[in-house]
Amino acid sequence: MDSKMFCFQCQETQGNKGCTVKGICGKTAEIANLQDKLIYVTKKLSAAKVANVSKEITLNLFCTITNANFDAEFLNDRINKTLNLIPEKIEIPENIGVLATENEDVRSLRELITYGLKGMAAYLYHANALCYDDEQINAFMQSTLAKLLDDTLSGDDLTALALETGKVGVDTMALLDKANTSTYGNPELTKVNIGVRKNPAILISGHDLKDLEQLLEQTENTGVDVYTNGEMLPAHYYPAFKKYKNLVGNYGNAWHLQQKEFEKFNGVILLTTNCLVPPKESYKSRVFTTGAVAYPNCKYISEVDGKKDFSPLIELAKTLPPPTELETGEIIGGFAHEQVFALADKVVDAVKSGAIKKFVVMAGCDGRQKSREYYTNFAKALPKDTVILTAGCAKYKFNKLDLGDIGGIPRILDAGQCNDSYSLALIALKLKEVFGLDDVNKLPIVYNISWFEQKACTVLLALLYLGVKNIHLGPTLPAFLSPNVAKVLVENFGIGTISTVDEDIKKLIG
Ligand code: SF4
Ligand code: SF3
Repeated sequence: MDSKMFCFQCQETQGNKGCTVKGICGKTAEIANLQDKLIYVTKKLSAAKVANVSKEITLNLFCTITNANFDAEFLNDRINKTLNLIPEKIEIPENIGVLATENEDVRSLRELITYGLKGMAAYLYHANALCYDDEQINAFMQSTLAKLLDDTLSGDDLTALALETGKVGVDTMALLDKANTSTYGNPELTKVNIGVRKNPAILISGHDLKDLEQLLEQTENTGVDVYTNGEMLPAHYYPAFKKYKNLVGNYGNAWHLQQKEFEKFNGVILLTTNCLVPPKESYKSRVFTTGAVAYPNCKYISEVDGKKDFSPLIELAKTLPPPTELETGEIIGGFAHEQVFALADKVVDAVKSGAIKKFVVMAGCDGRQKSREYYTNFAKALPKDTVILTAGCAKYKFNKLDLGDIGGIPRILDAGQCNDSYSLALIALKLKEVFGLDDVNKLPIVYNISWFEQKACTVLLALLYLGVKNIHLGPTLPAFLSPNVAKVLVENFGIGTISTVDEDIKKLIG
């Protein structure tokens, strides 16, 4: 097996250039190369135009996303299944990874599109789990994957394709929003407990609400409590989950604190999607995975006839001690589109009276780099007449700060998971309509977004497609943007990165 690899798909890539020996995420060269191979054969399958393969394509893309799948057996199985679906036998060339594309601008655009598709696949996968699907989204994913093998496409063609990926990204987030809200109701203002009880417990992390539903059904009346972690926090905002008495609260923070927090949780942990940090031996036997997530020697829960059997988790949880308390108190969230529309009059009055001067979108991902303290400090430094709109795990950098409220409107409005950035876009469009503006960029909204992995690329492309300009993206610009592609983004969309808190407050807030 080749000991070399190349991956620069996430923000934590080595030296903001590329991981070449082992991923900062813990991905080995073996796993990175298997993921490259899986992407290659998935493009080949797409180019072969075989019918009824959309679920395979979605899963293949999803399991190559950062911090999801570290399991060679799982990836080899995906590769073999995919090869079996391609009618003609294909030769797999030696060099199939990112660097196989020699022109750095073409490479940059191809990867930008690929990462947009990976995020799209993740969102589509969750919508599919709730029996929502869209043939146009599937067809776009397949035709685009095939185009990524086409050497005749110019830089302009690929730039247009990147924006189209943004459009279909919006459609996919809208589909997932419909799936989630039709199944579980519209998120509503909710106070979420962050303390613990004294029962044995299961911690569920990731984005898959269907997994949570099944886990809650199966743990009811067993004496086992359920806590959310990371991107599962917004599940508390949905009316349908409020009836479960054993859904206790949210434990811990964003993904990068897992090793410390999972150890202290003491109970069983279920990872439904990324982000999974390679587990420490001390708690590995308590970690289960499902869906696109897998880790060697961690037990995997498969779906059989649309059902997942979580009884092994429940039985193990019963033998384990209750969680160690990390903190106490509550956090507030649930400000997805319908809840904000219900407050629209109040919000509009506050803007008209000058009580709210600006909305600051601070959505995206959290990460382990120290430079991300910027986001905590930025939130703290914002003037008191500003309101933060957030979604994704980026919120953990500031969601426990007491920033107060403006006439009853909390200064941090959490719409939900990263896919709920769609809600933030709907809110912006609604405000545009209420204020009778012809351009979303004339609203008093600024964007200071933190990114980490590929779902954030989908959200970024979606915002660009919606015409949002002057997005600040940090803590660094993606390593996969070549100087020329970065220049296009700066010139056409005003994309910039962060500097110091003081400078950025001046620049963004004035
Ligand atoms: Fe490196 Fe990120 Fe790729 Fe992991 S996913 S190998 S950290 S670039
Ligand atoms: Fe977080 Fe992984 Fe991106 Fe869904 S869970 S936002 S990083």
